[in-house]
Amino acid sequence: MREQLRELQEKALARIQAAGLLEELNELKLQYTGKKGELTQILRNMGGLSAEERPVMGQLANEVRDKLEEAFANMAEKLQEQAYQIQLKRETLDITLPGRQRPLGSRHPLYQAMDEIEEIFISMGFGVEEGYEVETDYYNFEAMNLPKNHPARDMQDTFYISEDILLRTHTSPTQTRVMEKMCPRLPVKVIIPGKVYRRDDDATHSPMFHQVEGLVIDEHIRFSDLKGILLSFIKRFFGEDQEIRLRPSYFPFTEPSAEVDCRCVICGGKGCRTCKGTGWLEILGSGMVHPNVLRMGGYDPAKVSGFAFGMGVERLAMLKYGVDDLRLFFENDVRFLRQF
Ligand code: 2NL
Repeated sequence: MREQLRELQEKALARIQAAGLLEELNELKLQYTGKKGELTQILRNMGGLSAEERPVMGQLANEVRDKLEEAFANMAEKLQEQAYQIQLKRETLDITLPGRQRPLGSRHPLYQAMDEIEEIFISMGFGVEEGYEVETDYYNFEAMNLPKNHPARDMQDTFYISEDILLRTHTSPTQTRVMEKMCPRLPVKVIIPGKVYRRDDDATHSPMFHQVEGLVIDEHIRFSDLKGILLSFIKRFFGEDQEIRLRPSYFPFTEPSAEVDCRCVICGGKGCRTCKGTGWLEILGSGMVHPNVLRMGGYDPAKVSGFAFGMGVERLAMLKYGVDDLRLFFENDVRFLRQF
């Protein structure tokens, strides 16, 4: 039996050392030290031993089991480590490979201009509201003091969806919505940036364009407030050396109304093609809010007054960035857009 145990130990140890895979090792473990393994098989014959020999053999068998178990554990660890090293090698990444270039976009120049306009007015305490592009006849025309027979209401100029629903021709309808929401609180001090639509399509007109309108309502708002705010805006947008000039004009929703000019940003005021030799550029429409418009917004024109203004973002962006064709903004040619 002693001989059997020694033989088993030697054979098992040799095969453990030769094992190349964990699975193989587990099978050997079953074969030698498992419940139905060879070691158990040998110990079955203990019954035939003398009373003196039995504990000696028992101890020897335990020593063999311990040795084999230690060998199994060591080998398992070795194989585990080997498998891990193989996996590491297989998963090796060459981190020096150059990455894939992802082309990076940039903000559209029109929206860069609009962002900057918003930023300037926000810094002067204005809120920003965005309304609806699809509007009712009431908000787009009626509430802006544009009578039923006004030419702007003509099918030729406005995109109608139904008799009463249309694409807004200016951002003004949102101003009335703001007044209704705010009333009777004061002051109202907002700008409305956004898309507007008119049935025009040529070298200088796009059927969709962008506007920023402003509205200020409070007690004791005067024409000089309008002038001060707009001069501050122009200086911030076109440069501190700018000046403005106001010319009388007409809008149905303001009275009195004024067109605002600034110094020509191309020639600096000397006179050129862009300013048609005048040295001035028209950049804004403005005026004191018409009493009818205040009233339709819920405010009492006897108690409060206000000014309003509107500007075309395309025109301001063209002047600021030196773009000479409106259509470039809408063609979305990346060779053009990349320059901003
Ligand atoms: C222009 C002229 C203007 C307004 C817009 C306005 C809004 C309210 C009341 C009164 Cl709620 N007026 N907006 C006033 C004057 C001119 O726009 O040439 N825009 C491009």
